[in-house]
Amino acid sequence: MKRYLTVDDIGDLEVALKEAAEVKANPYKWDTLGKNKTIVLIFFNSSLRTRLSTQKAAMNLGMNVIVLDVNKDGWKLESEFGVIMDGDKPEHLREAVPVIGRYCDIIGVRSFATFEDKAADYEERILNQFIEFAGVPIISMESATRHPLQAFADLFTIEEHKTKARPKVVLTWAPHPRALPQAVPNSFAEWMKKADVEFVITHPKGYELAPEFSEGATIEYDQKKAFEGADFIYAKNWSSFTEYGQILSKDMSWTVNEEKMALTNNAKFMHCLPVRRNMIVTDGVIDSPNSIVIDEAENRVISAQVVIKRMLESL
Ligand code: AN0
Ligand code: CP
Repeated sequence: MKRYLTVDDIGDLEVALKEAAEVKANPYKWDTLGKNKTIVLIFFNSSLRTRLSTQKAAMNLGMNVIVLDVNKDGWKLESEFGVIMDGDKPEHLREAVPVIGRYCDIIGVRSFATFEDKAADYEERILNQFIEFAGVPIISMESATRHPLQAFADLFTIEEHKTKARPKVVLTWAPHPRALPQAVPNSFAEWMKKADVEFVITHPKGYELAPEFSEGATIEYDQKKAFEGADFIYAKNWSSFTEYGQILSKDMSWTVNEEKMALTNNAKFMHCLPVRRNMIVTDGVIDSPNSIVIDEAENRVISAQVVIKRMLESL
């Protein structure tokens, strides 16, 4: 595996889920696979789970790990080509990326949507410079448009908790005070459409995801109707794609609460975290026995370990 950016990079989902279960059952089985191999995890944005779980996954495989928080520790990096670099960025990605590539065998990169330029975000201009110039395999740790380690962990968590062969999974928008990327819902949709689930997306008008992600999913604008009979409720805020990066609503009637959960088939509650309590979800729901958000976060180690393991096996 040379890159891990979209659902297509993981191949057959059944095979990947089986491998994830093997890794979870025996996490240290491959603890010499990464001997004398180094992974650099580079962060342009904050993280708790991704940073710790990816580092843990690499350590389980016996790798050396270097973490770089660009905003704190590195030079500010220019990403536009052809600019006169007389501003606040002393180094270009065009040099920084191949330099990092010379120091390691795999690079993980987190670079969120900037919301400054829809085309630049959806063309993945920053991630693509890593792919083009690093010379080593690249793992997306959330790019402008996708968060594939999260979606893989989410599917594996659903697999572990499902009580029927083909569960109903509902992705619901919920309110948030800040403009958030579409990466998590995009990837979740991409994965759910390939998985053996009944997939429904519910959100207020104006929050339609980019067609490439929403096509093939059932869209239900009535949140309560969407919740009926659901086996999994996956909450997430995202900003508008059409009115790019804008907050069109902070409608608190979309918060996931006990009354709405009562409409479901005793659904499990999921969220990628970090979550704003009593905005996205009430305390009562996230603290209930049906909440599996911590199990979901735990599985981030598993998804990262499967991906890094496959990359090491093909170095
Ligand atoms: C980020 C997002 O919504 O993409 C990261 C989630 C994993 N969330 C926040 O910035 C709060
Ligand atoms: N879910 C997730 O990616 O969390 P972090 O932003 O803390 O890494």
